[in-house]
Amino acid sequence: MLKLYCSPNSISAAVVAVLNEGVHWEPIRVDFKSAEQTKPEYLKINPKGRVPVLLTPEGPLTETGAILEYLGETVIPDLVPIDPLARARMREVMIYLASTMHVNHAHRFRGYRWADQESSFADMAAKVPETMTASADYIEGVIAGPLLFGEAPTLADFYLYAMVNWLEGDGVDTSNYPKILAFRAAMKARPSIAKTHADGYFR
Ligand SMILES: N[C@@H](CCC(=O)N[C@@H](CS)C(=O)NCC(=O)O)C(=O)O
Repeated sequence: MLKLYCSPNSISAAVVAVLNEGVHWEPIRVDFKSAEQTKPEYLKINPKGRVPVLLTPEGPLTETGAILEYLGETVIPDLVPIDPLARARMREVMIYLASTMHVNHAHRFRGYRWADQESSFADMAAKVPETMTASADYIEGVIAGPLLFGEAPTLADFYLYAMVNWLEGDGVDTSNYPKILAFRAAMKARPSIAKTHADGYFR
């Protein structure tokens, strides 16, 4: 059975939601409060000290985008468009989320990754409402409605759902983004997302 190392309110919730679309799986909760992800035992599984990690039959797989694509190719093919350009558009969003929007968000609490001085952390955190608003602007322009590419969800919708749930906490005024709000409502109506909320992975 697939096992996922995961933690509430982290990007691993996107993978939890995709697994909840219909896969037999088991969570292994990683306790951020006790910094379990930094302990030698966990670093043996993921030397990067992050979640998510999917335990595949052949060993651990890291990186949200890679895990989602693996699930799309092995157990949930319906979330992957068949048309090559549509598939590339899905990846275009997922790569943006990993490389830009998630990094913007991380500057709120994880400034120590990029600097050593306390004053630098405050400066980085203060910039987050601006950078996350820029991300929300971009995403608002990409959403076709109600979901990213219309009616049919893709892997990218689940990845995006996890991230747009961070917007208010990151100081973004979401009332300026009707498409993001409608996207959130449409995704929340899915049983997999509702279960992921009920199990405490999404706020
Ligand atoms: N590029 C990685 C990033 C994973 C990541 O940064 N996860 C965060 C939670 S959202 C984490 O595990 N943070 C723990 C830490 O920084 O100590 C991915 O997309 O899977």
